[in-house]
Amino acid sequence: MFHKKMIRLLAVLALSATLFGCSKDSTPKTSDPMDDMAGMDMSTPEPAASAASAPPASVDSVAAAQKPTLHMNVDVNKDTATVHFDVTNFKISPEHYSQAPVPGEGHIHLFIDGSPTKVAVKDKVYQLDGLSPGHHTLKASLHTNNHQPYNVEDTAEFDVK
Ligand SMILES: [Cu+2]
Repeated sequence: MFHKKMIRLLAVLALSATLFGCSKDSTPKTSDPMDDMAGMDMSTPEPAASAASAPPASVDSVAAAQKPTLHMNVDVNKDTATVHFDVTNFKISPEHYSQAPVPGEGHIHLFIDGSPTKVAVKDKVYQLDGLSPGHHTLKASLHTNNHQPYNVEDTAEFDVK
């Protein structure tokens, strides 16, 4: 039931993005998506020209206007790696972990050295201790409160001496 509701909400957001040609580069929005919907005025659609500066349309470009992004940076110090997660259009919400999905909310799944076992990360920083010498790989992905993928991922590689 919640799932169905979320899909409908996403559809509305996608529609509003189509109408107004949102550019995610110009004004990064940190506001709640619900605010955008409340402010939607169907009577005065913006000219289509505003979309001219947008990248070439692709199947995903409409959804991309509100789609979260994830970038991972790793600082290595001896056998410790500190992973920093930069997210946009995304709120890490440990308080809602494993609860009902909320668009734009959730947590990070981290996979270390190809392990099929995820680490659930609920903060913007995560520390890996006691790493073995050699090459290491990380894969991180964004997930809803109830663990469904946003299909947003990043990878990182680093060496421990
Ligand atoms: Cu999860």
